[in-house]
Amino acid sequence: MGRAEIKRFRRGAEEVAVFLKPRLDGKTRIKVISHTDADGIAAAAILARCLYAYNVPFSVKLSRPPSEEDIAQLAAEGQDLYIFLDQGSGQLDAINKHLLARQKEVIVIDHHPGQFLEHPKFSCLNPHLCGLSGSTDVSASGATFSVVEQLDLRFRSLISLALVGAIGDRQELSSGFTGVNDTLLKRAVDLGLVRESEGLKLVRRSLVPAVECLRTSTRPYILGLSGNLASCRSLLDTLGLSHSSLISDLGLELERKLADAIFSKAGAQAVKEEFRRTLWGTILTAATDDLVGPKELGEYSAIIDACGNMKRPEIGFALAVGDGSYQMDALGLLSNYQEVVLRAMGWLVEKLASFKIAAGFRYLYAGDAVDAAILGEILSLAIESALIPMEQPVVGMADAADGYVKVSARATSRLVAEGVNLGRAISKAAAAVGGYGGGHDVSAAARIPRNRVEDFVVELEKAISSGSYEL
Ligand SMILES: [Mn+2]
Repeated sequence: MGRAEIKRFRRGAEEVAVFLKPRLDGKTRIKVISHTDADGIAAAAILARCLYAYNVPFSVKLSRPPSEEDIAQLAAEGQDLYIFLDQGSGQLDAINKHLLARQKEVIVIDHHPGQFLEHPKFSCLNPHLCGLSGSTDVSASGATFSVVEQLDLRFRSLISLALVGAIGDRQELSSGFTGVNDTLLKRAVDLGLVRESEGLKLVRRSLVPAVECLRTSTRPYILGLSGNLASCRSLLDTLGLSHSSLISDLGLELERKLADAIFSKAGAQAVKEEFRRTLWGTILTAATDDLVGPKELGEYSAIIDACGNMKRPEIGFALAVGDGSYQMDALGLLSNYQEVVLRAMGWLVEKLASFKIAAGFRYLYAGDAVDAAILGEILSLAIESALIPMEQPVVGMADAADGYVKVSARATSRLVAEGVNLGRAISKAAAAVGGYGGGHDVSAAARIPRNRVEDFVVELEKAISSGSYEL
């Protein structure tokens, strides 16, 4: 991937902006449909701030990727233009059938793989159509920003929200950003909108006392410290640090000391590069007041993501569009979510020896022991915490509603470079057992009937050994 692809992407963004501009006339009724995670919420907030500035009548719906019935229902709402963010590429058939066929106009700004559609009432932006990676080079919020900034320079400061979304989708690799994200960060720094520094990347480092920040740390989950208040206290005591100080106030030298103490406490876990890079690295901070609430982009991303995961995405959205009155609610949701994830990680650590080995991947069927909605997240956290060996992809399954099992699969960028494409493999295997699913090369999900779990494992073995290892 190089400059030519990034240029193509920028041209694609211009085309969508050209399609959108005349529809910001104040007469076109617009419906925005976006995802409930940090990237989806940030993308929706970027577009909403733009639509608001143009005084356009619009409403926003934050949900999981819509089913065909959901899209049929949207059509019945009687809006003029439907803008899908962070979704839509996988739903083009339904969009065509229920929206375009009824003279509705549609824009899809997405970074998931999908089909392609040519239609006079349709416009889209997707890195996959420009030779870029949708899992690392740009997320929905970066793509939405790329469109919006074409409309007016005053939207430029929303670039920090674009980075918040990319961080939420784990597009920041240990080596930094790539593709469009990399150009966004460089511009944000050049324009003085974002500052880069180095430090402990713990979530809530600027929000809660150090002892609490360590106790509830799940990214990374630190064996011997996470979930263990007494041992967090004694670690800080050894260093002579106050329990109540904020990690973000310590200064680089003390932060380094604390990092070293954590590394030695974590022992074998801390030998792993993955763990070290999750704990220590670049911290991005918004340098302007456009972002209401905490200024560290990683924390901001964690906050709005937690809102979505606690089923209150509208609170994260309200904060991201600049309503500071929701800040306390949002922080409360993050705090609750940290406890939920901490408990789930404690459970997973107990189960690490229970993963089964299949041909080409490792898997765990959790039954109803863990919330299916956060299983994918705890797999990601376990990988980032170097708790799971990753010479193969890892798959988690947990019971969901209505007799279904939710499947979450994760790989690493190294495995993807070797040819793994989980989105393709999961989609194939799920379809073979009467379920459905898909996603990115590095992370994918599916829903399958509960009585087909064993068949699914066999189908996934087949799908991974054929096809999915081809580049
Ligand atoms: Mn996304």
